[in-house]
Amino acid sequence: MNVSFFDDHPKPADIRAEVLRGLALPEKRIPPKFFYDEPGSRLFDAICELPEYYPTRTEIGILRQYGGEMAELLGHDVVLIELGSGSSLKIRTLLEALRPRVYIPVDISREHLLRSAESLAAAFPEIEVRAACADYSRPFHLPLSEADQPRAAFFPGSSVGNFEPADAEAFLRRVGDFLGPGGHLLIGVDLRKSEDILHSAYNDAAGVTAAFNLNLLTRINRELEGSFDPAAFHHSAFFNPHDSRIEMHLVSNAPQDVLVAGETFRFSEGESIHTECSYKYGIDDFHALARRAGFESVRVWTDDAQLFSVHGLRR
Ligand code: AVJ
Repeated sequence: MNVSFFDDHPKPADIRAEVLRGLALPEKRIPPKFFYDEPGSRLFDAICELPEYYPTRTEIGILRQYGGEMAELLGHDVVLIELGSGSSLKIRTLLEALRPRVYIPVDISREHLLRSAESLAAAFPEIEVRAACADYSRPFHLPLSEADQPRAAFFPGSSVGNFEPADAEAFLRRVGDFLGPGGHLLIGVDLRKSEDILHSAYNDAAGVTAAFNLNLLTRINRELEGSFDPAAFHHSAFFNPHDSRIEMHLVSNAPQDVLVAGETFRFSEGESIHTECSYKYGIDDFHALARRAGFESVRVWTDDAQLFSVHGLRR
C-alpha cells in the first residue's frame, strides 16, 4: 500500500516533564494535546457526532458546499499537509475535488493516525500518503523534500482555537515556513456566537465531553503513575466573554492530595486543572491574526447561520 510512516511523537519523558510543570503552576494547567490518547481520540470522535456539538457537522457542510472553490484556490497535484488529521474524515470530502499528489496527515495520536492513513490510502490508491506522528504545538519535522511543490495545508476543526492568540500566530508562522511563498492554507475557525449555543456544545446532555475531559486523569494514572480518583473531580466548561474563549476545567470536589510520578499535588475544594481553551473569533479578528502571521486572506466561506468559517489564506 502507498503509505509511509514518520514518527516524531513526544517521548514519555517529555510528556512527564510537561504534565508535572503544568501541575506545579499556581493555576494548574495541562495542555489539551494530552487529551488524545487512544480512548481520548475515540471520545473526541464521539463528541463530533453529538447533537450539541455543531462545529464538525457545520464545517463538513461548508467543505461539501464549497469544495470545488477551495480546490480551485489550492490548485491540483499539490502536496497537501493536514494538521491534526484525526480520523481524516473531513479531508475525504475534499479529496475528489482536490486530487493532491501527496497527502501528509499529521497527528499526535499514533495508532489512530496509522489506521486512518491506511484506510484513506486504500480508498485513494493514486495518492501517496506519508503519515507523520508529531506534536504540532511545538517546532516539528515533516517528511518533505525540495521537490515537493506546490504545497498546501489544511487545518480544520478550529483546533487553532486551542492556542493562545500569540501562540496561534507563532504556529501559523511555522506553517507558513513549511508552505513557502505562494503556498495556501485552508483553516477552519469557529465563530463567536450566542453563549447558549457555545455552552451546550461543551456541556452535552450525554456527558461525552465530561468523559473526554476526565479521561485525562485516567491517562495520567496509567502513563505517569498517577493516583487521581476521577470520581473526585468534575467537568466544568464555560464561555469567558472577556477572552472570547470556552474554558474547560477539571474541578476538585474536595480537598485532596494526588501523586503523579512520585510528586504530590495538593488540591483545595473547588480548585481546578485548566485543560483547554477554545478561542472563538470574529471573521475580522481572524483576518488580523492571519495577517500578523504573514498570511494574506483570499476567501472566507461560512454556513448560512454564521456558526463556523473556513478561511483560504495565501502565504
Ligand atoms: C478540536 C480542539 C477544536 O475546542 O472544540 C471538543 C476540542 N473540546 N469538545 C474544540 C473539544 C471539547 C475541539 N477542538
